[in-house]
Amino acid sequence: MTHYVKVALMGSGFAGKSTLIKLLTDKVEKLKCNYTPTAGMDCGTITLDSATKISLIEMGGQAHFEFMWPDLLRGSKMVVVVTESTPKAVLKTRQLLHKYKDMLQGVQIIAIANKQDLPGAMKPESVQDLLGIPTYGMVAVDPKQRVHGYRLIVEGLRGMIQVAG
Ligand SMILES: Nc1nc2c(ncn2[C@@H]2O[C@H](COP(=O)(O)OP(=O)(O)O)[C@@H](O)[C@H]2O)c(=O)[nH]1
Ligand SMILES: [Mg+2]
Repeated sequence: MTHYVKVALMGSGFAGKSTLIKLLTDKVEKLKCNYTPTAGMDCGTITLDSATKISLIEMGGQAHFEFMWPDLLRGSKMVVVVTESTPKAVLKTRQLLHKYKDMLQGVQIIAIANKQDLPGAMKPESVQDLLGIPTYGMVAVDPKQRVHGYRLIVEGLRGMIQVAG
């Protein structure tokens, strides 16, 4: 029987959540570059081992989908907060974290400072100082970052399991 571990991706629209799901779960050639806002949710699975799969679930970034967040968060083992790495986007993400802090209590959480390829991108350490949670740099449109992204999620979950056990 396959065991599913739920990981929720949250963050403002345009941060790169859908791109990250594609990078980690689909064939890399299928990466597309046109932006389509996610209607409500996007998801994909990563196979961890013969018995375990990770379901990545995107929480639609637009305000009118926020009502779904409590449901999507329920049962999530980990939350990955995806943000663009501009000061403006990071501050917006910080507000989002503050707004949902009660819901995020006790959940394993990391942030991804995405779009590190863009000029003027804030360093992950600076983003981490503002967000107050472990933050890792990422370029979700770069197929070479696939393993890096995969590791962030798998190690995050492993850390959590160790803490729990
Ligand atoms: N330059 C650059 N663009 C990216 C990166 N990640 C995503 N994008 C682009 O940002 C846009 C929004 O991405 P999307 O995954 O749809 O964002 P979502 O709203 O968070 O799901 C798309 O046009 C992506 O191609 C990245 O690391 N670098
Ligand atoms: Mg999306």
